[in-house]
Amino acid sequence: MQTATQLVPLGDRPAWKALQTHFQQIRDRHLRELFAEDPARGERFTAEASGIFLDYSKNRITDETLKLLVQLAEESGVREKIEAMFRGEKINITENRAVLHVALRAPKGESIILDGEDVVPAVHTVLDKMSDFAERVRSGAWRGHTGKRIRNVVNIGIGGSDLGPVMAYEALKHYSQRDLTFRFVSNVDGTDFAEAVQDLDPEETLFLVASKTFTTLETMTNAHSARDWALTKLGDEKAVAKHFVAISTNAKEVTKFGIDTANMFGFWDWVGGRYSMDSAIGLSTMVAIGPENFRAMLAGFHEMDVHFRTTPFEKNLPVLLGLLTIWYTDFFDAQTVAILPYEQYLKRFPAYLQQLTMESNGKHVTLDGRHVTTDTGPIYWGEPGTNGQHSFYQLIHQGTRLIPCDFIGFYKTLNPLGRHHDMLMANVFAQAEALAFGKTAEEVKAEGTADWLVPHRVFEGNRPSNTILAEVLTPAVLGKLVALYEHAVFTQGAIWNIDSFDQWGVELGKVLATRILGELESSSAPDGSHDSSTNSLIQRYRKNK
Ligand code: G6Q
Repeated sequence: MQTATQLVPLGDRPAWKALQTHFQQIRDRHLRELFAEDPARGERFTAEASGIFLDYSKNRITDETLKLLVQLAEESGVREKIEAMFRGEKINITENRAVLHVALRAPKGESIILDGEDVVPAVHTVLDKMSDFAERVRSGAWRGHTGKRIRNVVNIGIGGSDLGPVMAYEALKHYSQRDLTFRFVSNVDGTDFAEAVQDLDPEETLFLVASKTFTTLETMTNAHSARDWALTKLGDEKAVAKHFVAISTNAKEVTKFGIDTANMFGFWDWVGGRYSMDSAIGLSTMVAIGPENFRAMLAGFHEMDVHFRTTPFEKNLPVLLGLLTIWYTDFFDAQTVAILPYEQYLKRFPAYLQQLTMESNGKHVTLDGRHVTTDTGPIYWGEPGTNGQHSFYQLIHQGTRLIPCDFIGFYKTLNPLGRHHDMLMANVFAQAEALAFGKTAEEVKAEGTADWLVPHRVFEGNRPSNTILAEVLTPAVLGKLVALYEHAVFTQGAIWNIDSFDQWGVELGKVLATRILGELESSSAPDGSHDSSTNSLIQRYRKNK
């Protein structure tokens, strides 16, 4: 196998070159023609795995495109890279770390060896500890300092220690214990904390401080404010033990904060923040939905892991999604991907995917430190349907940009209500159809439209989308969906040959903020050592604050 750093540069891989030629032949072909030529297209360009169905027929591809994209994946060493990840090799080379979120959902009895040690038993030890804790909170056995039952659970964390938990809580609310209130505090903006606790009683409130490093400025600031808030009412330092637990890899800092490490849930440096919702970082999820549902979610993740690792690329859902994104990003120059879940419970899914995809693949150099020669990670964005249809879909239908869309829908709803669900799903299919096929000037004219109005009412169509369907949003299905995108991101990163698991791009702003904070708070005049814009913004703020 060629190692990642020895990979032939992307532009020199034969499949890439062939795709460039092929692109010239296909760029102007319309989905109307492609569908007309092949009546079975809508059935052929589909794949299904463990209950997740993908219709990718409304993409601007032919069999040849698919063949070449799969060849590109092979030439890019995707298969070997998948194996390297699952084997625990240190594929996050800039941080010299293994990338083993797949171990978080490995069933008991499987083994994944890292540095000579099987990591799976430790995963299950933590899961058991989490289960025990979650049951105690859910049953009321875990009491607050004054003996009251815990009614409110507040997760304090940011980035990967927030977006997964809040997305999963919202996604699985249907399964949650409704006499418990869940809140999520992430922003260093004091309003976030103030609003989260304003109607809560400290005697009934439990804080889960979720921070891999336990040094993140926002989280530690919020955690200290939470401690002050709780102790103002509870009075006694000893109350911390009943009202705060930590989820972290850093026992030393946890102890320094005053949390007994008996109340700490650990994980490991091989779990990246944005890949951590199924580690102890998911404790809020487990308290909300119960250990059994949480384990069902892990089983869903694992099913998709197995599918990703073992299925030929032509039928491999994450690989197909990843390849299609490469196709639009690097050949059609698409800048974004829209994630459009037609499921209200998935309202935070696009935000979650933004971090997963953009922090992972927003990279400008390859593993060997050379500037990439193509665009990398596109911008992910989206909102649940049908709301988006009444706002930004206009641009997707008739704007000048190509925006590949992922529609996500379910055969069944968790809240049957009259015709609502059929109406919702009719919109999924209608939007994908309208985007692909549009409406020609002839069709518009035939409706009796005045000539001058015809151009305004034309839909060019040829706008690509995937439709992803599953039976109903269960914990297992959520796990499958998240893993689907995790591995699609992996596939893209492997082809671009970038490090999808570091995030150096967040560092500079953090360092500058620390320096500027000193200048904002200091009584002496700032030294004016920034650029003229930053200097005068600092001056203006100091004068007016
Ligand atoms: C994710 C990133 C980042 C991280 C947060 C919180 O992949 O690493 O979003 O999750 O910065 O970090 P801590 O969990 O260490 O507080």
